[in-house]
Amino acid sequence: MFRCIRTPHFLGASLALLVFSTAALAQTFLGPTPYLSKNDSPFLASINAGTTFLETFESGALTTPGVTPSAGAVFGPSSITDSVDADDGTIDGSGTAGHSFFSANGAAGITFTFSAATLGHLPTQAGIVWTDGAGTTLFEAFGPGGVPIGQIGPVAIADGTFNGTTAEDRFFGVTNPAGISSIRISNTAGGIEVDHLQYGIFGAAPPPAVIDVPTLSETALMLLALLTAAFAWRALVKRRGI
Ligand SMILES: [Ca+2]
Ligand SMILES: [Ca+2]
Ligand SMILES: [Ca+2]
Repeated sequence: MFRCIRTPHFLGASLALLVFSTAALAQTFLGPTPYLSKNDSPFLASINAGTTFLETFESGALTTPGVTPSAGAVFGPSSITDSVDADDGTIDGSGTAGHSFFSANGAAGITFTFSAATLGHLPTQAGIVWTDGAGTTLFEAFGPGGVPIGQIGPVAIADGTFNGTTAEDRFFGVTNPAGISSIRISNTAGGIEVDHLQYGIFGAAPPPAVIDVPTLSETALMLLALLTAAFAWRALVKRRGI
């Protein structure tokens, strides 16, 4: 009788573990979402906690560790600079007074490659804000060994101007418990401008926090319920004289 009670529970626990394991191994893509300041980042909590790097380029250089761009350079304030809006101190529809990261070949795009050797582990979440370019925009992500793990787009988000307008700016990101070796952002025409590179939560994925294993009290309650049912059945049988 005991085995009959427990088997469904263990079956349920196994199924729960299987579902959890599948979910834990899956990558998740985030965006494109409007982005005017770091407060619009889905990684804000870990940025503020110091477990995710945020590079705003406002120092005039890419200074966060363990990342290498395939092309481009920091672009300082000018009439055509397209920084994230808040970086100049005011969210006012313009990013011209901030710093961005620009490459002249939007079609080739910019690949940011992360160094597990420098960082201690590949990041498990990464994102970039696309701020300017032309044509359609594509975000791609790669797991350990450079294996593609998916993409967002192509999406038509460019507003057709290159004077620092910020309503078009969009966040693209990915999370992958197994690690992210690089992200690539590109657009089909013109140059490409990005900002707020962010990556972090290093280290192995956390172990499953909750697994549905029956506790002693649950088992005891089940036994009690079955004993009660057995006594009730016995009483019924006696009363009916079966
Ligand atoms: Ca601004
Ligand atoms: Ca900036
Ligand atoms: Ca823009």
